[in-house]
Amino acid sequence: MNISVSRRFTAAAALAALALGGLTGTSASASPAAAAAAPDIPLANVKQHLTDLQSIANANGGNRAHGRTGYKASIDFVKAKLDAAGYTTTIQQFTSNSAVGYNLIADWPGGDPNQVLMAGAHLDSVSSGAGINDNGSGSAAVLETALAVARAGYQPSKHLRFGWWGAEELGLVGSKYYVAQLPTTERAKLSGYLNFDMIGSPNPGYFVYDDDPTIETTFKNYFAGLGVPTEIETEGDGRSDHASFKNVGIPVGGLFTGASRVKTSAQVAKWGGTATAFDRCYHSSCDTTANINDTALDRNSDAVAHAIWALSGTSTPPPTGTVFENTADVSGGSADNIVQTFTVNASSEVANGAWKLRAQDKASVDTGYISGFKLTFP
Ligand code: DTR
Ligand code: CA
Ligand code: ZN
Ligand code: ZN
Repeated sequence: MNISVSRRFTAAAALAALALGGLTGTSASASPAAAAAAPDIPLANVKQHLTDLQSIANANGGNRAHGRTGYKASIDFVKAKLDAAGYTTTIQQFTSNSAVGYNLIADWPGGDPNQVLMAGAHLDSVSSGAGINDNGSGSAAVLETALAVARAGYQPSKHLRFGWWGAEELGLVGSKYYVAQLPTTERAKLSGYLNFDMIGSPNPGYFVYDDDPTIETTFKNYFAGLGVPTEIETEGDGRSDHASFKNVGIPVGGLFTGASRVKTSAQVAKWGGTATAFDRCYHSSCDTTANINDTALDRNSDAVAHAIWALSGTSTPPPTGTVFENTADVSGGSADNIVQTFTVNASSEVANGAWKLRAQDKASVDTGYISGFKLTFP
């Protein structure tokens, strides 16, 4: 990659040395590392998780509901994948309606323990069906994002935590239990909770929770980048697990593709589909793997990863060890806009903040100094 530098020279008594060099641990003016971009979340992987959850329901009376064998099998399925990927997992038990419920918490080792970014989804279904859109879709997208973090060896400045909730369908029971059990000091460390409940609806809309503005903007910007219009989610206040966190003052956000409400003609014009329910199988036995819109699931899974990377305060440390510094003493003159090109070895060096442009004044021995410069990436 070539970096071209254009700068103005004026006839004045100073000689500037322009250094384009790597960051060193001692550099007082090291610029913060650039944010790394989130990886694409493979739709096929997310759909495989849904197929596996469908199989679990099929083998356990047709559902994955609280208190049923299908739910515990779902928890064990998700936990096994996270354990294999290097997560520190915890199963939290609670009782609701005289049945034992389970939350699964997975911590990614590393990051600032005082700055925790959390994402979650409820894993339970209603008793009438497999609950693939509601909420296998959110559970699978969060799972695959967690696995993508592990595959990337991602080490953001914040600590990452993921949660899969039990008994949401009974009234946010699992997430309420988790928050209630969380000491106030631990709650204060949560910089945000991202909730994903129904993100693959067959006749999808693209709704963004309008709770924390920073989280909302992060999602809206992502979809704007795809050219996909979004609307503020108005149906769900208090109707999913983000409410458990919002109720104790933790910033929340999330995504939703619609449930039993009917898509308006204006929304059809915006998103396509039909002026029928966003998910005609909501809480029904037909909420199976056939009840998923792949485009919506893919876009929202990628949005989950985008938000995790964007909000986790990426601070990939600059390289250590030998630092190459390319100092070019530029003799002055009256010419304006002299462009000088420097070559760095790879864009990753720039992306990770391994390079920066620094202008230094030196004792004037010639005419011309840098009065300002622009770093452009051709
Ligand atoms: N509470 C979810 C479904 C649901 C209905 N409206 C919204 C809005 C936002 C998130 C979720 C929902 C459930 O039945 O599991
Ligand atoms: Ca994808
Ligand atoms: Zn539901
Ligand atoms: Zn749900």
